[in-house]
Amino acid sequence: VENIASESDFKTLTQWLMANTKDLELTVLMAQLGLACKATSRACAKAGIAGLFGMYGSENSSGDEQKKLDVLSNDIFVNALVKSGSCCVLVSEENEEPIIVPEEVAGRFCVAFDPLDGSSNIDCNVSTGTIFAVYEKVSPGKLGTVKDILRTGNDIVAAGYCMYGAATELVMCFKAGKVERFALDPSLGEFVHTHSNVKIPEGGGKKIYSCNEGNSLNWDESIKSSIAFFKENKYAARYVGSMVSDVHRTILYGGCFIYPADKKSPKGKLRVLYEGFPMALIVEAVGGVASTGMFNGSIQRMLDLVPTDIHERCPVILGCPRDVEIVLSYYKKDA
Ligand code: P6P
Repeated sequence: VENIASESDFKTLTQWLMANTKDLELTVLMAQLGLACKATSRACAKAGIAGLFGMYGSENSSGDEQKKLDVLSNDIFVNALVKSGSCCVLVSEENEEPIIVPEEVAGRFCVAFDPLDGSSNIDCNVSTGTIFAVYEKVSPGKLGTVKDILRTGNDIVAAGYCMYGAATELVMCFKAGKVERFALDPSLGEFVHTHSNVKIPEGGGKKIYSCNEGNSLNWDESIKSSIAFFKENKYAARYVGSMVSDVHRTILYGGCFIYPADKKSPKGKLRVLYEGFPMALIVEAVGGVASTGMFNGSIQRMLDLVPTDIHERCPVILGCPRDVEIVLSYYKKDA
C-alpha cells in the first residue's frame, strides 16, 4: 500500500477522524487518545534530559516495579481520557482497580489501555508503545461499571497502538473497518495519515518467528515442534520484547508473534483486555489470525474470549495465516 502523504499534501488524525467518524463522542475520544500518545512520545524522547529514566519506587497491578515513565504515561492517558467527557470506565495496566469516571463528566465509552507497554526497554532506548481497546457501555445510566468492559473481544468498537520508535506511529481501526497508519510529525505536532487499509503481506511475507526462546524449556510440545519447524525451514528469529514493536513488524513484514502459555505461566503472560484483544482486532483486520492456541481445552480465536478479570492473561499466537496455521496444526495433532 503506497504512502498517501507528501510534504505538500497531507491529512492529520483529527481531519481523518472528522471525515470518518459520525459519532462526535468517539471522534473526541480518539483525538484525546492521539493527544496522549503525542505527550507520551515527547516524554519518552526527552526522558534522558528530564531525568525520567529509572524507577518510580512502587509496583503496579502485576507487581512489576513501576518506572517513572510508566507512572507519567499513565497519568497522561487517565487525564486525557477523563477530560474527553467520552469515557465512563478506564482499565489501565498500571491501576489495580478500574477507574469509574464521575457521572458529571462521564461519556459512553470504556477504554482498556497499557500506557507504556514494554517499558522495561525504555531506559536503553529500545522502542515501546501504547495499546488500547474501546468498548461502548451497555449498562443503563451514565455511570459505568466493570461489566461494561469485561466482555468478549467481539464487542470492541475501536482498537489501536502507538509505537514510540525511530518514528512515532499510530495504527488503529474501528470494528469491521480498515486499519489506518499515522506518523507523528513532531515539527507540526500532528499525526499525519500515511497509509490506509493496511494488509499483512500476501502469502505470509517474510519467514520470521518472534518469541522469547528463554522460556523454551517451559513450553508445551506443540510450541516446541512449531519453533523447530520454523528453524528447519530457515525462518529468521526477531524478538524486541515490546509487544507493540513485535506486532507492528509482523503486520508490515509478515511472520508470527507467539507468547504461549507455559509451565511457569499457565495462562500466558500477556493481558487480554489491553494487549491480546486490541492486537487481535488489528491483526484480523489486516488479514491475519489471532489465536490463544490450545487454551481451556480448545483452540480459541482470541476475540472470542470473555475475560472475568480486568487483568486476566491469555496465550497469544498471532500473525499471518501461513504461520499461525502451522502452530495450530501442531496443537490439533497433539490434542
Ligand atoms: P518477556 C512487556 O513487558 C510485555 O508485556 C510485552 O510488551 C512483551 O511482548 C512481553 O511482555 C515481553 O515479555 O517475558 O519476553 O520479557
